[in-house]
Amino acid sequence: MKDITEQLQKFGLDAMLFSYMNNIFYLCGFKGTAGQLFVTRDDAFLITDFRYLSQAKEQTEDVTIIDIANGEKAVFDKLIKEYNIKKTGFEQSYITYEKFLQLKKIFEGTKLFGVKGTVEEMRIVKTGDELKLLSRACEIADTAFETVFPRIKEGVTELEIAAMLEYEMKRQGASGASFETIVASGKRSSMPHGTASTKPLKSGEFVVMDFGCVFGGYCSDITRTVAVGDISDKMRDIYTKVQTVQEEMLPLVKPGAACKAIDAESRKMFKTWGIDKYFGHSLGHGVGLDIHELPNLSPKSPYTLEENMIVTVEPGIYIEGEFGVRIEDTVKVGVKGAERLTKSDKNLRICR
Ligand SMILES: [Mn+2]
Repeated sequence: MKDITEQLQKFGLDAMLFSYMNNIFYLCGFKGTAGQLFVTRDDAFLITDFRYLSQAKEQTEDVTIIDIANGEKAVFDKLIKEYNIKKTGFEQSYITYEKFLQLKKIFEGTKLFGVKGTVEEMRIVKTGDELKLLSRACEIADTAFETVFPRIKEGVTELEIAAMLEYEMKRQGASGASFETIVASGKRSSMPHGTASTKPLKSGEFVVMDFGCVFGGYCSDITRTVAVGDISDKMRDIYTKVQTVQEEMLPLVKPGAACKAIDAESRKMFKTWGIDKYFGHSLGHGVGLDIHELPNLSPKSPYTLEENMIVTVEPGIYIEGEFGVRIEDTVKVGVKGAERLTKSDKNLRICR
């Protein structure tokens, strides 16, 4: 069980109730899909159901496991009394209004206090064990791409490519995709989040593939854009520009750099070519237990990079009705700049 004394003190809380499973896993190691973690200044309690009781005992240390069959209200009444709880923090971003109403009843007579981003901030800098899992998740995605690449050709549908990528990742031990695989070809490639459709690939098109997997709970995220057959000079030109921006941003991803400054730099480069209006999303985001987590490389990001943070660098240009190009790596913030975890070739590749 990780220490959250600092977080409790920051908001003057007697206890904190966690309900987001990735945060619960991060704090106490429980890998189940249902449960609540209640942490007082002295002790931690995992309240879960019959399905997870023995697993919870195996996966956690210094945590008391409580069966919810005892009645949620009765369980909390006892804890509130025993630990003299007057103010409890809860994760406001992850509970429904219905759950909030329940909590109000359960914690009646005491204060509830909405908290946001506390564990998420603890999760920003990765440990050695986390880095190993993230590297492996990225390596699996790279290998899947290399394996599938020779099968990308005219006539194959976007969904077939998505299925092949996901199959290859699972074959290597991934538990699943880290988000719905994006395979967008032709005009569809100008939709930054065009999930795979039944559209077959045609000669002269770009195919944007944005995918990743979960390995040991940790995510990977990579995007490659490839050409099917001969493409226009304009397409080649835009590809080169996106690649140039992506590669020039990597040395900036080092400790002390302001996230928003790196995002601004990428926009400035596109602006010199007069194409910045086609780059409508953030430059990147953190990756870990969640596919999108802190810190963001975005215009308003308040974060400064530190060693061993993990971010994506993913500039893109999307020309509606024509085509889109995005190139993305998941990288580790290193002293000398980004250390790539996804290593697939980024030079324009043509499928025949
Ligand atoms: Mn991404």
